[in-house]
Amino acid sequence: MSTVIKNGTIVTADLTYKADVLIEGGQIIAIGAGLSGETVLDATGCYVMPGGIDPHTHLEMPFMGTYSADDFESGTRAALAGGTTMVIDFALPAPGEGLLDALKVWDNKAARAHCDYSFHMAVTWWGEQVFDEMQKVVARGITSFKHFMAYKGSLMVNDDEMFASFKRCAELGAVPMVHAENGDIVAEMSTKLLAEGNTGPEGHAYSRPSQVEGEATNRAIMIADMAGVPLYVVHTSCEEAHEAIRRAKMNGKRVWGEPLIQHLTLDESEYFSEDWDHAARRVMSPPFRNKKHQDSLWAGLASGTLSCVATDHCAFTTEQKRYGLGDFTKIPNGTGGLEDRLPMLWSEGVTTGRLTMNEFVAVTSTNIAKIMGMYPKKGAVLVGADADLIIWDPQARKTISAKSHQSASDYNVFEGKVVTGLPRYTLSRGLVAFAEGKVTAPEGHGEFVARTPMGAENRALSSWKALTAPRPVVRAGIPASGV
Ligand code: DUC
Ligand code: ZN
Ligand code: ZN
Ligand code: ZN
Repeated sequence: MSTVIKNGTIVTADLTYKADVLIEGGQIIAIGAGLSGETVLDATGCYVMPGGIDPHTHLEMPFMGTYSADDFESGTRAALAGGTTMVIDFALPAPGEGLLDALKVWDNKAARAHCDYSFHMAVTWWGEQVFDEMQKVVARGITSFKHFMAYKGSLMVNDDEMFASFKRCAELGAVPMVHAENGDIVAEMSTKLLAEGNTGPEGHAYSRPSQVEGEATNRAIMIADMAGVPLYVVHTSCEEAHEAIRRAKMNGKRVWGEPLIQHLTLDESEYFSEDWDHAARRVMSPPFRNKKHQDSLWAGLASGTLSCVATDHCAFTTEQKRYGLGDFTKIPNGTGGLEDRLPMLWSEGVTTGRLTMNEFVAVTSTNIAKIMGMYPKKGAVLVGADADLIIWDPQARKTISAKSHQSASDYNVFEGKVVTGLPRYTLSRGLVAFAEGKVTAPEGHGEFVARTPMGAENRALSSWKALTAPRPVVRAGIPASGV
């Protein structure tokens, strides 16, 4: 059974051209003029692009005394409706729990997925078992490990644990990732704010200024450099963190930054709403920032100092957010965005001229596939690639609303935004997975995607390393230690 996409303009991370795309067996088998197939999808007036890959979701995650509201069923349904054909979710062992045990739990959760998926593995504690199991995790095709520098007392790891894990990543060709906020300082500032009577959602933003993110980003980069491994910084939200990433790149280090669509398009004024629910629904970490930071993130995407746009999709209901009435530290942290990432980025990025169409594809799909070890199976319009494609109508418009979204949450942080640019069809391995406003891929259609560890690029290019390679030093009359 073959499908042909006709009359469209193909847009990849580096090319824009007119051609038909022929699909069979879930893969692209030909690209060219005048192709024919059994099923014809008309892409007149549309762009044919690689399906979005969201490198950062939290589906059915146990967190802050509850579970995030979207599971792999509703979350991947939302993904497909918005042109995203793959998600990478975080498998999260409780401190003391084995990585492989956590993986079994996430395998079960993901069995209901409508679209393809992979996992990052979180390192929430350190010990021999974690060291040993990291290798088995990589052998299963999970080649990235996440470290929380915040959430003191639960998920947070200290610098010595992070250094040990980063060195292990270097040995295994894996990518270490960080949630970069200084957890000690956040904890202290939160306690002080509460003691002074600042209990509302705006206290969340005051407790996590951009400095805590800038400091932690810089620290993680230096630790990665000493461990001899590249680094992926999730949810880069501010100029200080972007500056640290920029500087590292200029110094020849492989460091990637990932702004979220929420940070690019929503600002800190949301926390000062007189409506407690409105503000609490937008509590996430890092918090929304001001325009100066947003401009920095957009500039980073255009110039290439920031690499990927994600969502950190971690939706909660209003009822869950109200756990934090009277104490902002108990508001479950997280916002949704899976369905809205591509339309929002197109509307606010491409139609405004801040991003080219090719940059849009790079930051929503191709860069992610390359960094995460699955290119060109994913993230490409090439013969032999999976036919994960979107037929994108740049004229289609809608108003985002919780009334019509796929997420299980009862609100949407982008409520009322009018977006221009929507998928007409989303294809998942050749199957029409979304058409005419409906998700058509069945539950369980999604498959696990095994990823490949890095090869020679798994190196930090630090001058520090070259200068300090250990060598015995003998000084006049005094033997150096160990000699
Ligand atoms: N930040 C959030 O807002 N939610 C999930 C985890 C995180 O780091
Ligand atoms: Zn995080
Ligand atoms: Zn996250
Ligand atoms: Zn379903």
